[in-house]
Amino acid sequence: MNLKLLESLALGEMRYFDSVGSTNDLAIEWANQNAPHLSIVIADEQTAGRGRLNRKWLTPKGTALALSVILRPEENTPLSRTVGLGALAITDACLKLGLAPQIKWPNDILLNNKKVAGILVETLWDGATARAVIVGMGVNFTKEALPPAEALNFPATSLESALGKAANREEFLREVLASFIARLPQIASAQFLNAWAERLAYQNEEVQIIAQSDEITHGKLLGLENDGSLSLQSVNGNRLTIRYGDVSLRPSA
Ligand code: BT5
Repeated sequence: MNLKLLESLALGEMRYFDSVGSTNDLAIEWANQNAPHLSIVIADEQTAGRGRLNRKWLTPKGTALALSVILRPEENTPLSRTVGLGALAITDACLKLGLAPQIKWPNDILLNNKKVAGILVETLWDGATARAVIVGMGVNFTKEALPPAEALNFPATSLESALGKAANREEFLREVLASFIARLPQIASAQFLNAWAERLAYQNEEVQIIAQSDEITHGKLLGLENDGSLSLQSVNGNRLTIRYGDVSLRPSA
């Protein structure tokens, strides 16, 4: 990949690899050393890409974007909103292409109700202080990026399928990073939260939240709490808060 297009962006340092295990793993290693704020790790292929809960994330060579951004958060950075920062950056880049992206809370980006991108946020702690936050983003460009349907628990798609033509990876990457950099100073604002909430999929629809224990919570999706938690209205009218964690969201059958 030619990263010349990124030169004008206010990034930290850049590391590009043809093939890695996981860009998040390399970013964590680098953040444990001396990676400056807004440094990035990019790879053309991941052989051990990770989703949440050690699920696998597929990134075959030349088919996708695999990117990890290293943040050195300030004391008052609302860490629980960093997944929203990744989601807004990817959806901003999709909007520039004329697409209609939605955010499937907490960490998926949908096009035509199918997953085109996933976000994995990992935080490195020094006691109670966050030393670094790694925002990992994987975006499918071609249909070859997709795992076989039987390996999926939610349908997947690519930018190419949604656009009907190939999307330029370098330009998309630039848009994602430009938006990420522009929105970061606003991360604590109401405007940021509103922009994030407006892009949520299934607004005012009945959804189910599946916990890791397989326990299912049903409710109508209302929006976001201040910390980025999901707000639902239960069948008996109570307001429920679902925290970012090991949960999956699905439309109600
Ligand atoms: C995610 O996890 O969606 C987070 C994915 C984050 C990937 C990026 S790539 C750069 C950085 N480096 C990494 O190692 N990771 C990050 P989760 O919500 O747990 O979804 C994982 C599930 O998505 C898997 O169990 C599969 O069912 C499905 N999946 C795997 N690869 C996919 C792909 N390419 N497209 C769509 N779905 C996929």
